[in-house]
Amino acid sequence: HAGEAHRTDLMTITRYVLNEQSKHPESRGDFTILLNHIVLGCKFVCSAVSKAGLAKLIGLAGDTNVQGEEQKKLDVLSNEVFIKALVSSGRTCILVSEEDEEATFVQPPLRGKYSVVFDPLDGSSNIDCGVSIGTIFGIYMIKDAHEPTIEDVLQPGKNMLAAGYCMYGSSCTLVLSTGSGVNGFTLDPSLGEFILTHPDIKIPQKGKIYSVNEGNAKNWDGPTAKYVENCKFPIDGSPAKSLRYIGSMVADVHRTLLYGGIFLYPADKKSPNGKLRVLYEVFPMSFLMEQAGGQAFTGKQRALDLIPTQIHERSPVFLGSYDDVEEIKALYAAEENTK
Ligand code: P6P
Repeated sequence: HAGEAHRTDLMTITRYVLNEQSKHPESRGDFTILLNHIVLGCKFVCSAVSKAGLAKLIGLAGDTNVQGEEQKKLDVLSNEVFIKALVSSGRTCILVSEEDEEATFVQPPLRGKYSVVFDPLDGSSNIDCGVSIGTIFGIYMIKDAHEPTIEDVLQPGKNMLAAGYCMYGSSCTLVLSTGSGVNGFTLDPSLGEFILTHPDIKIPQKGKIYSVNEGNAKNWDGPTAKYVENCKFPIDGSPAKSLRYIGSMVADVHRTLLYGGIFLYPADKKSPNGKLRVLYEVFPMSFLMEQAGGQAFTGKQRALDLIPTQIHERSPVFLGSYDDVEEIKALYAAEENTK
């Protein structure tokens, strides 16, 4: 049946996670249930984002729609959907969202043992021009059943049990790692299922692309400026790299993961900690990069070793192909040695 058009070994994200769960006989399926609720949130946001353009066209967007209802901004709507899905899963105890200044503490009887940090719709300023945007999430286990406090979620990224993103673009792609590699699943709208389309993603050891907002160049520090200079005018005579910058982290990271290269959001004079948030942008993407054979660096240390002190803390980040990140690490180390 080689010529058959339809593959019959449909590996859905649910089956994949159940297979992973079977490797942990002690597991009671809590993680699977949690993940299924995250997947449900992604399906809802995928549907809402794809209609956003249409809503704009037929005048549903703006302040009120034809029913005179208050039209919620997509990122606010997405946040509400994820908070409700995660709380109703009965498996979470602390939720940190980019949209909420304070963390959400889930009370018994719905309290579970996981903490989820997430950006419900990262890059949402790009919706109106049709650029891909996404949900980014990370999952921690909360150690023991004491009354949870915010300290329980201020853990280094290396403690994450899982991380992933869902990109809402030409297709809806969910990229996930539960600590044993990275897999990509694409939503088949006719089935309403995420199907395994990118098994065991490995990022190329070295890439030909660099991804940074060159508009901040005048504020960069020495090592970043030198690294980008080397990308454009290689001193070893190798070909210059290509610049690809979409300005939507999920899209820039997804391209970096699949094609290789380096994504940089450096510190600069205006923003000494860069722009991206540690818990729900830097950590999940760094976790995925390491699981795919790449690495992530803050300019001072391995990104996943960082211990945040605030839930919305920022950090510079350089992530992507292993060899490319090594090069910028060497430039920061050299600067350290001259101090
Ligand atoms: P800049 C989008 O607003 C975002 O948070 C990330 O998705 C993206 O990588 C970054 O900011 C873009 O920032 O300063 O280059 O526009």
